[in-house]
Amino acid sequence: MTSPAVRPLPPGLRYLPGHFDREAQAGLVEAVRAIVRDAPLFVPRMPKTGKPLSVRMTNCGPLGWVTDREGGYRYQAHHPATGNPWPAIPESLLRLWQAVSDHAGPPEACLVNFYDADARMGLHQDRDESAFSAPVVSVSLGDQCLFRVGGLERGDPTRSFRLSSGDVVVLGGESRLVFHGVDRIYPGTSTLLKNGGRINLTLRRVNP
Ligand code: MD3
Ligand code: FE
Repeated sequence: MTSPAVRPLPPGLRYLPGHFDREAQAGLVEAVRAIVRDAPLFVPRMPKTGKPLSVRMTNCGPLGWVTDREGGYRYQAHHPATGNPWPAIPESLLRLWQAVSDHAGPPEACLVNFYDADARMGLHQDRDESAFSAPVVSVSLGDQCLFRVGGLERGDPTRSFRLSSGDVVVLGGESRLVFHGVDRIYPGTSTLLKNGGRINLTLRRVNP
């Protein structure tokens, strides 16, 4: 007898649905608003072509992930438009990292991705860090999305699932370098953000 093929989740991927309750989610949104006031959202652009990504971004922490036509993908200590250092990572996210990362050092970068109803993120690997022993810790806020994870090769089979507001995903071990992306946003699936959309926060270690 053959059972229907359900692709296993990559080892090291931990899915913590509803990790943050509504009140904690609202607190995180307030913290993100304060970050955006200090470090405004910017439009990231693909290296060489300058094609804009559909998400808008900002960062907090000692380092932030940026990309533009001339400089390509990189981490840097200052905001690309204001030149200021990034604001600090909120305490609640530092506590989250301590609780779930199983890693000695604190996160060095927290990327803030904002998705409107039409935004998506193509299948990619996170490999601009030189510290793959630390996990990536992701927090979803606002509208649900259809999230896709594959394997270590671009062509490997993928699995899709919905991420909801308050969900946390920890990508460690063998899942740290798997291909992943966001295929679509489901507008109107959350009341957390006044004007809808989705926020994703990813905590990372950049240096070993
Ligand atoms: C990391 N963000 O910013 S986070 C990104 O929902 C990014 O905004 C997505 O991919 C977002 O680079 C996904 C969750 C995630 C899932 C799988 C991963 C991060 C991952 C696998 C390996 C490394
Ligand atoms: Fe990623």
